[in-house]
Amino acid sequence: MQMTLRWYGSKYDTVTLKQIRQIPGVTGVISTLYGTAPGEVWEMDDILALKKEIEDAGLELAGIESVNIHDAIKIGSPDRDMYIENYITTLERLGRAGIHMVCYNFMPVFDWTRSELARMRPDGSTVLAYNQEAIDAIVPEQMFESIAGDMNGTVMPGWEPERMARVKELFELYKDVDDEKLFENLKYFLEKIMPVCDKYDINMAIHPDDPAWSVFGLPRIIINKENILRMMKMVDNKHNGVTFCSGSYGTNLENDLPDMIRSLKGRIHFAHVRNLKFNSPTDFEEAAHLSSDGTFDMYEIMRALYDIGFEGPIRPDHGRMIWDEVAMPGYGLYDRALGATYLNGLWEAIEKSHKNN
Ligand SMILES: [Mn+2]
Repeated sequence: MQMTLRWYGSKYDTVTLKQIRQIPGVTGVISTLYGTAPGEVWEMDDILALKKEIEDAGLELAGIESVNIHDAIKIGSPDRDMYIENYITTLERLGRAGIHMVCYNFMPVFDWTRSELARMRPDGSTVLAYNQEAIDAIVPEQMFESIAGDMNGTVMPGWEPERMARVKELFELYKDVDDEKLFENLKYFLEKIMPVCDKYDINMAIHPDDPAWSVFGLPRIIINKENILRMMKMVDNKHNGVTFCSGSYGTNLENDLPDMIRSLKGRIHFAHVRNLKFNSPTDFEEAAHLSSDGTFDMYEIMRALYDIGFEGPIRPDHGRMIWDEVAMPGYGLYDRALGATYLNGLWEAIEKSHKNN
């Protein structure tokens, strides 16, 4: 595995490449052209400039998170072929630039959903949290407003103002899209892009839906072992793979995370590893990475990744806001650096105990 950190680019991120370079064991970043809209073709010059900036700082651009999918592709509307063509052109350019991992998601309307972005924990840190009753009590438009008011002056990925303005219209467009239709549209998209992925050896890594169930009545399909294995089978190509995000699949306590990892051997191209603390099955908060601070056994998660021979980029996921840092919620420097160091420590121990036996 290669330890990385997500980085939003010098224009948007409060964390610098220099700081990331100083976290022991972090050799790469995962980034994106944050200024582009879903459906747009990425300019080659912009891709190369991003790559050069990262390499000049002594790091590697280890993959893209994300190249977002236009709603027309998820809905299956008549103009989807044009957006798929654009997507293919972007993949072609990324491939030519030597980038081999692309994360994306297939969630309708919303990316991840949380009810709070700064819940206070007993130690005084603040974290993103989810409470189903709170979500049930609001309408989607309010959700956008409450998220926007709580971002420490940053723009959260997936919650851009342009999308917020269109939320009602988007709901209308998705009204005939159920789980089956969404699966069908995903298959259609993947079949079209696999040739360019084969040509440039680009691993596509779908991010799970977060939380891993339907919110606001919208369909959600990338939520459990059964569905993800169905997806692997329906387009059976090793470039059709997944981002294993413990914090997203883990929102559903019925998901056995180490077992899911083992069942996806060879198809996990990217890993997000973080912990959650459940206060009840419908209320959780994003804990520190350490096992004892949350609900998951992080050792077992890392061991499963080790056992399947995972070689892709991995990153600590959302961190707590600690030590008075002001940053995009979940994406400060300090707690993610602690997370990376902890995950690296687990990996070293697993690797050495394996070699000694
Ligand atoms: Mn994730």
